[in-house]
Amino acid sequence: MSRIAFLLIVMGAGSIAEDLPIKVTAPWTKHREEGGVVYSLAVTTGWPKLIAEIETKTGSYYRVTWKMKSTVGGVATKTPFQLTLTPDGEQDYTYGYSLSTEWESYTAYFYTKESNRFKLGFFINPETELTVSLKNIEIAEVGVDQFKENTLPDGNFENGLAVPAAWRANNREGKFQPPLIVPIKDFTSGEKSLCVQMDGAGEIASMYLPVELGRSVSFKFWAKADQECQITAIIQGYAVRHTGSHFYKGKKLKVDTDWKEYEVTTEVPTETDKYPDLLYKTMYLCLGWGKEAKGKIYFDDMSFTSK
Ligand SMILES: [Ca+2]
Repeated sequence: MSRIAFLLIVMGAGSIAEDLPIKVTAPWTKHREEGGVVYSLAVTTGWPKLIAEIETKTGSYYRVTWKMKSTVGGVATKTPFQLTLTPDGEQDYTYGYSLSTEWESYTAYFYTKESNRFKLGFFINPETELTVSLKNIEIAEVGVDQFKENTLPDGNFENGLAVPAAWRANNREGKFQPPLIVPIKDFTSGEKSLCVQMDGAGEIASMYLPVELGRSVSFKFWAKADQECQITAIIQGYAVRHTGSHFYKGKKLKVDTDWKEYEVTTEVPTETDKYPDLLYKTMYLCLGWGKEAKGKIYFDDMSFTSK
């Protein structure tokens, strides 16, 4: 398959990805392997970043994708790997990601607001002892029409890896097991689902997903549990840097032992004075449960779409 054909499949029609201009500074290292240039960093006491400085269009959405693996897998509660975005003339903001011991595909979306220059920094939280490697770091502009397609990567959890790149535990105490992708036989399609061992209150959260103001958005998923329980599914409006009133749409849902489909929908508001977070034009998804919850809960065929 040609590189362009591959990119069109990966990125969705209408956007062409470009390699990011990566600046390597020690202790980050760079070497070439089959499949491209690989950047690596072992844990250090500081916060050295792998940096890309890019020119962007104002008022535009971008998607950064990269492949990454680590010497330590699983989902740490303190997000050992992070991506910062620094818009020109503004403070930076940070996204956290889970790590896998096999090459896994990662995605980040951001909206440029008034900035036409961004600095991206990939770095490891030095609280966790590991070496992380990245390759195929690319960027593509995305248009709002593409949000009609599902923007949540690997929503069916069939990519063959154990760690969900788009999901992580969303409490710092680590009171519950992090979400993992497990084999499962009874779902309508595929052979893997996302699974969380609940045993007390907790929440998992997705990566940030792009939204356009004034459009209706839909978070759909299938779920079942070892025993009947109540969960809350949320379309969460907190921006990477929260100010003003808090927008979210939550729905309490009863999950039982049979697979069922659930949906949360809302219209993304346009009142940016009341909800300044809307200016970032990204939201994320949460699935949470109370302290009485016990046993395993499974999720599959997740999607986030815009109308
Ligand atoms: Ca599946």
